[in-house]
This record gives sequence, structure tokens and C-alpha cells, in this order.
Amino acid sequence: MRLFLGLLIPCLCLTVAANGQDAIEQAPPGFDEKRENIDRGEVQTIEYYSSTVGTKRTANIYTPPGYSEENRYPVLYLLHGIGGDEREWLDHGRPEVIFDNLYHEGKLAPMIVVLPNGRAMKDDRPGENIFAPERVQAFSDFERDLLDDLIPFIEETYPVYSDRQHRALAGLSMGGGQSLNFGLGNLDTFSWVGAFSPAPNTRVGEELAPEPVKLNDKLNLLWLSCGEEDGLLHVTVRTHEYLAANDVNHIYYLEPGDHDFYVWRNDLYLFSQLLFR
Ligand code: FER
Repeated sequence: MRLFLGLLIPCLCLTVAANGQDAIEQAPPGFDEKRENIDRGEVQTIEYYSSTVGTKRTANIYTPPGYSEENRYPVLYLLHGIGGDEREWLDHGRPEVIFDNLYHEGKLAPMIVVLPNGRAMKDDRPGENIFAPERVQAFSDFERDLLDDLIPFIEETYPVYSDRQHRALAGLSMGGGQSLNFGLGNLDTFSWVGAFSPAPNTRVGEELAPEPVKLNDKLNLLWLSCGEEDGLLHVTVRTHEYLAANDVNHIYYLEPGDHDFYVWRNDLYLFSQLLFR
């Protein structure tokens, strides 16, 4: 056994050093399957007025098992991809199942999760052409809706903390790019940032983090992950290389899989457990 471990440990270290990525185990089987007889959180649809868009907008919100107005919670804002809306995670990602299971196992800090619509425009449905320039622009415009309208609404309406230590921003693909752009661009608002398979809307390193030395002081967590078969992998690699070259602490996790919810469920399971610790 000693000999085996003696060989294995240097081998593992070499593997990690060689590709620069973190050795993280994938979610165990059943992590995203509904279990009987466990406490469950609640999903609700909410409406808030957006001064950015000039309309009422819809979001979904997950409150954890045992939620009480007597407590105060941190908040994770969890963003969707280019073809989705405020229901995409719920329809395909089973976040409420993943969270309920994690709470049952005592592995998740109590938090509220907000699932917004990340396309800040009057008609915020995906529409016929999800790549239409005004629809792509709306993902960028969501920065103001999030900061000026949605976050203040959540903080007025729910028993939540309202400081950067208690706000996380994460998302998949377009939402991953938004999380990096808005998260690293607003370090006074967010200190936990996660990008799952970020899309080409991700700013290039020099624009994303022009002062990389500041990030290590400000961020509690910077997570970057992608499926190895994903056609957008280059965005994750490019971002990782910039962060690594500038000594910015981050988790870099490449996993088996493509641009799909098998990967993003796994990411949510792993990333969420690191939050608010
Ligand atoms: C692109 C390719 C993919 C792009 C965005 C995406 C804005 C988004 C994919 C997704 O959200 O799943 O060129 O440009």
C-alpha cells in the first residue's frame, strides 16, 4: 500500500501540474434525482419592476428547506444560456432537486437562489432568432437590470444580507459570460463568481480583469468550468490562461461532456457547495 501511494501521489500531482486544472471528483450518481421523504425547498415566480427595461419582469426564486423570515440568507443569482429564460434551469437543470438533496446531506449553506431572465428587453423571450443582435445586446444590458432593479428588489423583499460577501453570481454559457463580465466588473457587489462553459460574450482577459492583482483580495471564489467536448471550450481556456498568467486564484475544472445540462448540473452540484463558507 505504501509503495502504491508513494507512486500514486506524485503521479496525481504531475497530472494536475501538467494541465493546470483542479482535480475535482464529479457528482455522485443520483445527485440530481428526486428523493422521497426529504425536506424540500420552494420555488416561486416573482415579478419586479425594471427601470432599465421599463416593464415588469419575471424571475424565479428558490428558498431552502426550513426557510424562515426570522433568518437572514446570502443570495446566489443563477443565470441561463442564449436559448433560455428564467425557466431554463428549472426545466432542464433540476436545481431544486440538486439543492434539496444537498441540504438533506448537510452539504450546502442556507441560501436563496434567484433565477432571473438575463435578456433585458421588453420582449425577453428567446424568440425565433436567439442570435439576433438586439437579443445578444440584451444579455449585456442585463447588467444594469441586475444591479439597479433586481438586486434592490430582492434585498427589499426577502430577509437577505446585502453586502458583497453574501452575493454570488453564476451562470451557464451566455450566463457564464455575464457572470464573469458583471461579477469581475463589480467587485463591490459580488465576491463569489462562477462560469459554467462561458460563451464568447466573455470579455477578453485584459478587459475582464484589467487589474488582476485586485482579484485575489476581493474574491472568495472564482470558478471556471467546461466540458472537454464543448465547441466553446476555447473561451474557458483563454480565460483560464489569462488568470493563471496573472496569478489570479481560481478553480479551473474541465470535465467529460459537451455543451449541455449533464455538465451544468454537475457544475451546480460542485460549485454551490463551495459558496458562503
Ligand atoms: C456564440 C456562440 C454561443 C455566442 C453565444 C453563444 C454571443 C451562446 C451559447 C449559449 O448560451 O448556450 O458565438 O455569441
